[in-house]
Amino acid sequence: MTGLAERLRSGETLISGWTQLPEPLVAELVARQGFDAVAMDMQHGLHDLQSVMRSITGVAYAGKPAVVRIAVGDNATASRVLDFGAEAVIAPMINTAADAKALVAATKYPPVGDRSWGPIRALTVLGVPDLPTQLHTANQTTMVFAMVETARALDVVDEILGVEGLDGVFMGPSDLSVTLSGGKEIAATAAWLDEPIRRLADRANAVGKIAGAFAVNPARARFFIECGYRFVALGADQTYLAEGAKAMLAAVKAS
Ligand code: 3PY
Ligand code: MG
Repeated sequence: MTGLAERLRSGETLISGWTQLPEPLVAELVARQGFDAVAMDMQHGLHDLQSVMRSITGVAYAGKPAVVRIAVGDNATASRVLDFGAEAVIAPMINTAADAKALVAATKYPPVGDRSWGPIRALTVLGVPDLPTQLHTANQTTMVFAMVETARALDVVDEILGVEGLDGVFMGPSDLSVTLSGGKEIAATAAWLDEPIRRLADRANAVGKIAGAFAVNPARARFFIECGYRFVALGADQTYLAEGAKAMLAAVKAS
């Protein structure tokens, strides 16, 4: 299995599933629907460390890379989920270069960062043959994304993108709409977000970093890909379930 980092670094565009239900069977099921990766959301989702640890195993069993969104500022968990075998971490609300540096410090081994040693479960999940291989390859084979999702972050986006060891940015349209409107609107699909969204992808691509984004629906995913985003998360498990159930029931009632 080619890993997430290798595929993204080679120029592919990947679409990830997203889970919030703290149940490994759900993550595995999502992984089996054709997504390139599956994310577990510890910020707004219901996942905890146990469900993430077990979901990473379920996703790996389906042959897909696992990604974890940590809670705000929770860099200790960033390094733990990499130890569990996650191939990427998404960190929300990164508003300054200092935030990004602290994130990189927790998730990359020296000399890039200060990640502490202890990836025993990751070796099993990812099939890393030995400890030296892990030490010498993990900084490349795992990725760390800083969520740029506030007006403050957009103001200093080039400084954030300039942090050594940061693999990419990940755009959150909901928080972006709330902060850019000064708290007046929650409008993840609003047309007035298109310009800053396009600019963020351009800034990331200009310096060779991966642009990622959260798409609330397929139309936004297509737009983001057209803008140059290459790591796009689409919807979430509760929506997959609700939309699937509603569509099946409506089809019966319509017949
Ligand atoms: C946002 O849109 O703010 C997000 O964090 C997406 O998950
Ligand atoms: Mg957000």
